[in-house]
Amino acid sequence: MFKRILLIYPHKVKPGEVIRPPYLGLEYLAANIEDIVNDIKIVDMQFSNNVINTIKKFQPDLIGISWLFTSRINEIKEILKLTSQFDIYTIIGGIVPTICPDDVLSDNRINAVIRGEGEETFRQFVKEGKPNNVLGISFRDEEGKIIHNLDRPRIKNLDSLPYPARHLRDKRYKYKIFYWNVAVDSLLTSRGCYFKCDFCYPAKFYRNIWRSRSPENIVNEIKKIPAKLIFIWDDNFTADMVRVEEICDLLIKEGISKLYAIQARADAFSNHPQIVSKMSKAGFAGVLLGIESPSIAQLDKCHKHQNIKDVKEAIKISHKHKIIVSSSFMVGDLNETEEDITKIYRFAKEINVDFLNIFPLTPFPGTDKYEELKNKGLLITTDWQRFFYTHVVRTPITPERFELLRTNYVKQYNSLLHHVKLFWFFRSRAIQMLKTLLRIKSHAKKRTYRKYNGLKYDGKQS
Ligand code: B12
Ligand code: SF4
Repeated sequence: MFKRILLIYPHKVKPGEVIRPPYLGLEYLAANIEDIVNDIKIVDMQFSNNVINTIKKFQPDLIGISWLFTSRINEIKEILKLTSQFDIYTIIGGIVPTICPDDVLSDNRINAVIRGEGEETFRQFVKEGKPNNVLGISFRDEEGKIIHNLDRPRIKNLDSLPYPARHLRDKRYKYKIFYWNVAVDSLLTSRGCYFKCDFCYPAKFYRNIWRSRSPENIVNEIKKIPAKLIFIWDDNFTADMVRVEEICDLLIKEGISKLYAIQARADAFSNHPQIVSKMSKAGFAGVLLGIESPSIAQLDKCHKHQNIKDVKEAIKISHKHKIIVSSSFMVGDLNETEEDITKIYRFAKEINVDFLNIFPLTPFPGTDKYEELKNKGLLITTDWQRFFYTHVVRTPITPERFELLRTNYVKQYNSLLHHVKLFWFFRSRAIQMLKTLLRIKSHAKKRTYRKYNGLKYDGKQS
């Protein structure tokens, strides 16, 4: 049995990253083993580089690392260089090792991989101290052979999980949006998505199953979160709009005044305008719509199951209720050309999204898209480091030209004048945000302390 657990979130902040949200994955794992271990520590490398000293001081008997982004492979190697100086069992989990366990275990410094949702698997592994009988683990046996234990069934009832162990956060960490110094927190109300877009990682990770927590369980957690701005990281928060309405009703009834940003599908908004109106009242201020493409043929090709009418309607409804729409488009699939980037720009203008993001199609290893393009010999590289929305697919456009066009269009769209217009249109929302911000500041000044999960929680950090 392991007793002293060190968990590492190895995501150093890179230039241009404006938000530093808390990562919930490790906090979920920690909350689920607190009753069976002596001590747990989480190092969040968004704020701390002190891995060696932490290991020396804390003396863990197990190290757990998260791996979310394929492109961060070098960072993972750097961490392993440090951790492997000590003779400590090292286990890795997250979206990348789940989908590519053999690639990940080819590094001898990693003893085991936990595939899929970690809570139950990690708990059993920590209890048993060895992987042999634990479902959902891949490991190397004494002869060095990689063994994949059978998959673990998904957690049936998400309400049965304890809330993420936010009380383990180091008080010196400042989770915030850089420019505005607004404290933020993260929340996860559901897991997975039942669509099967061929470029999507979460779809593969959760095997097209969507599960949700109950509205009561979610709102009780929100009540305990001091931050006023909450990012809801669900892949598809709006998968069940009846549930969304219930959450809004509860938030309104309880008089909870916070702001939320979500990721959603356009059809959920276009089919439920009354619920969108309620969302706005409950504090839902921003939505990221994965619009992907203005071309219905391209949307069908990647199995997005989305139509242009819904997209247009969703934006109109969001604007009617003063919900800010950020958009994500993808370009660079097999038959796409320079003209497709221009089309996206024109389309974004026409439908009037508030923020335009265009990403080169990135077929992450393990997705169907990756297999398709690799088999057709259309990948420029298979180097994981480059799977960071840099150009990895061979299209008629050169990567340099592609990047130039993409950046120019995005800059042109998100111009200063556009921001001024946005500010004017969303002035009521902006005032609401400002009020929230001021409340945080005055709260910080008073240095009040809140009770949080039975522990003293420094109001300053909220
Ligand atoms: C939140 C988030 C972010 C946050 C960062 C994370 C944070 N601080 O919270 C921010 C906004 C910064 C971010 C940025 C980016 N992101 Co992002 N992000 C996500 C998102 C939506 C949710 C992750 C999450 O919190 N999940 C909730 C937790 C509870 O689940 P989990 O992470 O899977 O953890 C569970 C298990 O995996 C396991 N587990 C995890 N770690 C460990 C460790 C151990 C030891 C064990 C045992 C188990 C275990 O147990 C956990 C509990 O069940 C995912 C989508 C997704 N569904 O994963 C994309 C995702 C990870 N992001 C992605 C991408 C591409 C990006 C960006 C490149 C986007 C961009 N254009 O800039 C950047 C990259 C940042 C960088 N510079 O490298 C991709 C990654 C694809 C890939 N293979 O690389 C994803 C999968 C979305 C997608 N497009 O498909 N992201
Ligand atoms: S709808 Fe969104 S989350 Fe769901 S599979 Fe498609 S891209 Fe992924």
